[in-house]
Amino acid sequence: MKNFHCRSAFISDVHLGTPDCKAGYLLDFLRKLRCEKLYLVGDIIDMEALTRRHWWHPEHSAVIAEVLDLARRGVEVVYIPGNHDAPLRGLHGQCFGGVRIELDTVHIGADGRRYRVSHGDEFDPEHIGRGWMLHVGEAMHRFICWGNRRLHAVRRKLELPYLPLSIIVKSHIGKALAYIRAYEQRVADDARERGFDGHICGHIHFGHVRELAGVLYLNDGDWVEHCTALIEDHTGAMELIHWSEQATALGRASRELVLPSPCAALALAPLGFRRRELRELDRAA
Ligand SMILES: [Mn+2]
Repeated sequence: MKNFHCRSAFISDVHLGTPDCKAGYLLDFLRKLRCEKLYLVGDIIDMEALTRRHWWHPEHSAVIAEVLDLARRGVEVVYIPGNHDAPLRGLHGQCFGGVRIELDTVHIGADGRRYRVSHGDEFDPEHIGRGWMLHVGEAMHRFICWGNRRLHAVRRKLELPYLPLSIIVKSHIGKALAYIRAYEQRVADDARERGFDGHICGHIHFGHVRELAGVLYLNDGDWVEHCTALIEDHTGAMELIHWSEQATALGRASRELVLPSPCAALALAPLGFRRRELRELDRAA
């Protein structure tokens, strides 16, 4: 793949310091990324996991080095800590190696649209940020991650591209889907009340481009399961992309047209019952 040109890029939920982090794909993405602004929308370094268990990989250091290199080359880098890297919130307003730390920020698109950007754990009803996990069941989530790792290993042996298992699983669990829908609604309502055109966040590990009663809900997803980033092109159109062996557009929101992501995301899945699930998704939407 060649270099990837865009105006801004948003990534979150990388969880460096955990074996589930897909650092290799992220590294490939960052090395090809040519942008003006890079937003790190939280849960980049999983400090919470690191306090429980010391685990690190050289690729995770390389990710940090690559981000610092982008800043050195003139990219404006903003780091908005999330609940897993919350200790960094105490450093807001400071700048490290060209990386500015903020609690939240406002992004003004090339087309003039105004977005509030925050990690998004403040919209989690349990507030401590584990609400999402508690709801789906932490054990269940671990099982999905484990299954995802195993499937990935098998597919890699068969030289098949990466397939995010959990996007399919989550889309099929009614409870998880209901949780995602309610979360999206709260985020969009807040953006509307504050007078923004949209909100950009992460946190729930479910990338999505969606319009909710006139405001845009833009979730950049994660690099634990789905390997997604939110990208703004030079016209101000926002696109959710999946990046692994292949680069796939999952949803797009320009001024004229919003193509919501779930259908495209499910198209990644070579499943026979896709059509039925798409109808269910439409009902839930
Ligand atoms: Mn989070």
